[in-house]
Amino acid sequence: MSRSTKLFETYKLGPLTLANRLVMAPLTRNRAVPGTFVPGPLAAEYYAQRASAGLLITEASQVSQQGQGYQDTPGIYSKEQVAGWRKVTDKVHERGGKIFIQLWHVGRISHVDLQANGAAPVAPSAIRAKGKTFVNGGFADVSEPRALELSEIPGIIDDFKRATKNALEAGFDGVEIHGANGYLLEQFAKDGANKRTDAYGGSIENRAKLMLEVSKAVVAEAGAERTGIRISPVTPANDISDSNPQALYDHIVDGLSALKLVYLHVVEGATGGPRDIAPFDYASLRKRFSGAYVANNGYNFELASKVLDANAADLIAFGKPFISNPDLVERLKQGAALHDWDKNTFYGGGAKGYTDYPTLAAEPAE
Ligand code: 8OZ
Repeated sequence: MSRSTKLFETYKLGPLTLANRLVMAPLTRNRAVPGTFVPGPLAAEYYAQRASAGLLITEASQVSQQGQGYQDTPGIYSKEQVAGWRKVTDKVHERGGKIFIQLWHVGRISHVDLQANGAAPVAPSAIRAKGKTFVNGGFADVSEPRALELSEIPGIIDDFKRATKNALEAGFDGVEIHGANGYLLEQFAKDGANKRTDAYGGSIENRAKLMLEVSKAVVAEAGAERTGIRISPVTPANDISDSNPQALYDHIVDGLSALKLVYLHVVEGATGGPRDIAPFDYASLRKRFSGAYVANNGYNFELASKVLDANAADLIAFGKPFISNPDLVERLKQGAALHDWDKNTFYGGGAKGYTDYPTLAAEPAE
């Protein structure tokens, strides 16, 4: 039996026709090859298994060594990494899927052991986040960061630009800028982490500047129709906060809309947690933004259908359900039971909890 909702209708995203409105959200899995940070040998199979999603967004991938904050996350700054990602995009395309890569700079959410020569991670201001990262096989407090010099900011923008160029060379259909979850671009945007007194600190306009300049640079490389961005206006993830997120994000989204980005991917509420952690008018963002609105965080079939029917979003991104259900689209279509995820195998390891979740067809009938 098939349930019909807007969720299973095609969607025109810039030059791409997505087979349905389900997006696989970016999910960190820490299975890249240590040392080179090339996507691991199973990555192509993992993404290809999920190619029936309208759009896949890869796990966050650092744009430079400086941008890495956790053990064994993949990069998109070296030739080997581009070659590794090419195997992923080829296999996804063979199965008829579409795939964007998420471009990431963690800023202060890092550890000296991941940085070149044990250097301090960089941030808008030298304020250490309260939080942990995963490094050297275990959890450790994030390191004390140093504030970026004004003269270093063009280099950060260049890193995103080069990563975008690499992504296109690797065969991605587009890129998603990671502007969320307490990482570098959000650290600049939010006044809990940004105490700068130069052109990148103080007013909302100044704090939003880096996110918008990175977006502009990425658009110049990939074209606006292949550039999306993820934001998380009220998330407390990675010890981030802002005194007036509505005004901040209304401004940011006006800027993103002017740049004509193809989609705005919004983590509504606390990342991976309650959707109602703080009052926020997401409809205001949807109204301001010219492109597609991708809603994320805690969606299930019912809520996704309701939100699409109400035209409050164009696409819905599912995270953890895609980890444990490679055929999530088919399962939702049929109203079949979803397979549970095992959080012990989210981060690191091999095939177990990565490429071994069964499709409906492979599961014994109940
Ligand atoms: C979980 C573990 C490590 C990183 C994010 C990239 O929150 C992440 C992440 C998630 O955006």
